[in-house]
Amino acid sequence: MRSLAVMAALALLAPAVAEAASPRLVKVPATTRAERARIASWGMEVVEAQESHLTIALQPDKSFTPQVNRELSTIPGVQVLSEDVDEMFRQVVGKAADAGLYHTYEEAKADLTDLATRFPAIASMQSLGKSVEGRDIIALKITGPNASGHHKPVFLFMGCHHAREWISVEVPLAIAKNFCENYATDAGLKALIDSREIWVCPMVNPDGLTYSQNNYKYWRKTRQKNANGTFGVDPNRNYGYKWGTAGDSGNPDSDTYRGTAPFSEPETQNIRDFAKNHLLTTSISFHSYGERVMYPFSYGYVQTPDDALFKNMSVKMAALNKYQPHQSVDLYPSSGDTDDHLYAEAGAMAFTFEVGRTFIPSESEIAKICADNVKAVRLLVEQGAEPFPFLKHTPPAAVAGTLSMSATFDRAHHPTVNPVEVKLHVANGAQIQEVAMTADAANPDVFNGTLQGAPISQPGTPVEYFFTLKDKDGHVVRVPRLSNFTAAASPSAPTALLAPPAGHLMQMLGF
Ligand code: 0X9
Ligand code: ZN
Repeated sequence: MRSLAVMAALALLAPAVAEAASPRLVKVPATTRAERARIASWGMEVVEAQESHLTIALQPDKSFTPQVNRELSTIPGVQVLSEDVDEMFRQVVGKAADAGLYHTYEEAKADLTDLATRFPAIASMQSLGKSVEGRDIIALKITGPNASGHHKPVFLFMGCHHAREWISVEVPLAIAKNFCENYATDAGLKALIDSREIWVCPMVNPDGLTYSQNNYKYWRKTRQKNANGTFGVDPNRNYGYKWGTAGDSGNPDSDTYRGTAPFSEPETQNIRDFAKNHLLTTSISFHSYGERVMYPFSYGYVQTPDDALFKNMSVKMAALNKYQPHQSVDLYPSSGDTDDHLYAEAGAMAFTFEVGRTFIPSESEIAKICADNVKAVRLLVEQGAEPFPFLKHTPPAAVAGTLSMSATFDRAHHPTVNPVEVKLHVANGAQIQEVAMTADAANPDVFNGTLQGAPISQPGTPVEYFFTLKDKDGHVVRVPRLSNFTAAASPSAPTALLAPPAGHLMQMLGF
């Protein structure tokens, strides 16, 4: 380790460097939120964050400006961890042209194609769009048959927003493999896969991954050609919610460059469009490193209204992979990240995991990192099917005869969804009776419906029912998604009127 003075002197002596000059890695003590936020606001990449310090990457000709130099010289205890981060990478992964056990884009594509070929009943290859350089954003869709035609809860597991975070490709690939290969023998997993859609997208930024593996290991961003001739936008600063407000940079040269506008990049547009078009329910974006389970918000010191739910789910997942659960911003603020958008603008329960303890873990560590995270993912798939129900509804205490129900569309969580039809469905033995609900004149998000002669054949037997909501794109979402509401039937309900034989009600009414 070297002192800051040595580093500064080296920086001053540094000749004009090419785009791919390797940064220095510097550990900066920062024990308070305010100190960490101040350092992150310089717009450099925060490689690792702890409650005690931030490790930042200083690019000799870019982010390591005289001003940053001055700022750093006022902080005691700054350490240079490495003069050449790319060299650190090369030591781990070797100098071989291929990526060793780590997957290249083509290898990952071949692996997913192989799963789709071996498990055609449940797995299919999909593309979520194209990268800047025209690569398909490949995804494996894993789900069982859909008998009801109702929209299933949609899970998305993403890897490789950041090019050099190779382990973040491996974890989604391991999820896909584990789910496909155990479907036939693990009844619990089969039930999950049959009732949900699980999308695995191991490379959101395949151009960056390829560049990192072939040219420059320490590459982070996409391969967008910027107006000033430099390359790359940080995809985890380019999502639209609170874009450009914290912990990013407007300098195209910077490793945390936010791009020219919210969603200026195809890589982030692809994920935005997928979430909107598929009514995304729950997601994890894998990054490295730090062994953390994080949840929104990232952009500032603001808790979501769902903080308790996020915390609860994070703690449960973190118990399985032994990571640390916390809100993203706790370490430092950064805007334009995946989760802030997916939660605030697409109504998804969105997490970011930082996996592993180093940049690129040694090959011998890959299997355990994957296995630990697959456990956490399975728990999320079990418990995360309906974090934010489309309709809010409280079952009535007792139902007698006429069944009148009210349900309220949760527009706050689903701002882009437009309900065009809401129905009430009541179980009547093996039959389901349904009735259209009408929007309240005073509040179009409140839907009311009445089922005359509701099917209560036995006084005291609970009535089972659910709702469906059809959106303008034709998705029909069931609420609750995987069970029924139940309402107690009033013990005094006159049974004769409640369970008329077919046609009886019509006769009574004189038709
Ligand atoms: O800075 C990022 O985009 C993520 N870290 S990484 O080292 N993988 O680049 C962190 C995303 C979560 N956001 C905050 N902690 N603010
Ligand atoms: Zn990352």
